Amino acid sequence: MAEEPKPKLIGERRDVCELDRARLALMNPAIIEQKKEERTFDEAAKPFIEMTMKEGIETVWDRFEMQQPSCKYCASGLSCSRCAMGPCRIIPPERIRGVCGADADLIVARNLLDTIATGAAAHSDHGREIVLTLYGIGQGTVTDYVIADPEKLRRLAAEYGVATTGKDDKKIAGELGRAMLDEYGTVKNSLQIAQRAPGATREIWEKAGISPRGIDRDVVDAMHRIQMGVAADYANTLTHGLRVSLSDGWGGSSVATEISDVLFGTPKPNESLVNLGVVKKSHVNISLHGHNPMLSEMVVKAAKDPEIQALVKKVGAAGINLVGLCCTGNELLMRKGIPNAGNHFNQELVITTGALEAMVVDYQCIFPSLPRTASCFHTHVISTSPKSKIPGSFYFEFEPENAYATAKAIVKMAVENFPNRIPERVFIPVEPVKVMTGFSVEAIKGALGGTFKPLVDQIAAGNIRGAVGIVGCNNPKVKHDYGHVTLSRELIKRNILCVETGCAAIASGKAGLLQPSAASLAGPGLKTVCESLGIPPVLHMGSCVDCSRILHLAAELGNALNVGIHRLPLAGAAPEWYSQKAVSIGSYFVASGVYTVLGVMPKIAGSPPVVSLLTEGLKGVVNASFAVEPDPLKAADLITDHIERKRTELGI
Ligand code: SF4
Ligand code: MSK
Repeated sequence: MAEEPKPKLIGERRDVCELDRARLALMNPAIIEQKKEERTFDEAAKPFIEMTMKEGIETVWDRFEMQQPSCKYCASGLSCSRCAMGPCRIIPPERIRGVCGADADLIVARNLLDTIATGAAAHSDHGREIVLTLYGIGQGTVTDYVIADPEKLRRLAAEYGVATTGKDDKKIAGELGRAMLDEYGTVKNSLQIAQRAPGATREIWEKAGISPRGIDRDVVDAMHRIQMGVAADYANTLTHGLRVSLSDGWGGSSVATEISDVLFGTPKPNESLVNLGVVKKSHVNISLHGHNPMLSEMVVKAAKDPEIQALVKKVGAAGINLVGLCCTGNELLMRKGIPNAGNHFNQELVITTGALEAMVVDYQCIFPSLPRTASCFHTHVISTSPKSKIPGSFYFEFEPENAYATAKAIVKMAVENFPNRIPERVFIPVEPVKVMTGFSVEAIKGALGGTFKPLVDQIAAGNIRGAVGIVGCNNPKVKHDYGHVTLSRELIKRNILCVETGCAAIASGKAGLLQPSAASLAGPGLKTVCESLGIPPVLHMGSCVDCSRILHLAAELGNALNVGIHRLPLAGAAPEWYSQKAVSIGSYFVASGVYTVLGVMPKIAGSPPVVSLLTEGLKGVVNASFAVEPDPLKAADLITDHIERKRTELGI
């Protein structure tokens, strides 16, 4: 019998609660009351934020305050530390070039290309791990996973030119996995899923020289360009940024989404609960945080293991309560209806419930300080990826080949931690909110009766004016969730359908917008459509990599009308973005022809030509551009104007 996986402690365990007493001394009740309101729009988060301030438990908002004022050169993209001749900063009138001679425009453009490539790499490496699992199933090296959606497997195989006749799922999995892995590298130089884009959109890419070639090729090319002494022209540098982002959206992120559906099931509408109130006092609570569904899906399975269930009884708990966070949470919510404790800025607060036995993480958007927060409670932080070993966490090396055994050991560790809970520290003063989720492209098509025609007809008739993809994160520069919720509410009021992913979707869920009853908040046209279909006016389409679903939906609409994506009444928005991944998403939206409004200014203000290229010049290249508007109500105006203009141009 194989040995049970054992955790390794990374660094030192933090047994002493690291309270910030100095800050506590400065806080009086009035300041706490004011800050609680300033920090979040999430009603359920407010009592927890208040408690962290009263007890002196540090959170993201405290660290943000401690970082102020931030460096104005870094904030505007004018600092460079790429090589050992620097660091350099552009400070006119004297310092107008770095030591190497790079000017403000080039420094800003190189920094932005670096940001896009980082985000594209993160999404796509996540995708690679999923495809490697599919390939491993075909090779017989991975046995803990099954094909949950064989029909989608065969559909994708046909798309990739993999013959399926007379082959079993395992054989097809191996061949499709191989074909997808080939696209990552440098040999093929084209992406199959990008062929879903309307012909007119692909022609635009071809003409601009930005047709995606594969993530490894385009990211390495980007890294080459930002080496000192390579990229010298800001516009040429940024054009490559569009290409890298397309390799992410139509490549790495698309395969992450599609193969996750094959392995874990294509989402269908289902109901669940969100916010910090999903944590249950009577249960062993395990939060699943990060991005890749491979670990979390196995934890769901392991939690039902009879041996684990016997252990749950032994420790006196009523059961195991799994709760999602951020995008792993979105994956679980979409496919399994597992409740979600919240988005990016809920990750520290869920520990402060005092009822979380384990915070299990893989990678991306995980605060390295979580073990510090956990030191004030009994929570174990359990890390699992060789890429993200967090000091102060217990580490299990998770591989597809040892998936179930590792997941079971993790769940066991959480259950065994239940008796360490301190009952008087348990604090769950809020109730969860209902959500309807699971709107994959396939599910939307299904809800419309098997074709997109009814949606196209409703748009053409003007009952639905258009659609907006609202995506991205939380950022302390914006009141938590305020940007997402305000923009979504405003757009649905104007008969604009919202399709959302990532932390934006969870924000809408917490605010009640993912319920069919939220149709009552929509304008009359959208309200009637939603009520007749029994769906909410804000559709939850998944995690951050599932922004690819938004691209695929846009492609379906473009193909239905036989026009490029840029001609459709669509827009994108990222009201509270923080991550490099969000910059890649915004870039592939724009490169695909979707006007995109950002709520937080990227670090580009130091170069007026770069700002002008991104907000105006790109219209002449990809027929779309970025805008920056921190006020969500004004962003709604920009989006509405754009959608109405597109409708007029289409003659509808
Ligand atoms: Fe300075 Fe140029 Fe080196 Fe950047 S690459 S640190 S601008 S010398
Ligand atoms: S988790 S990338 S904070 S959406 Fe995908 Fe949320 Fe942004 Fe991470």
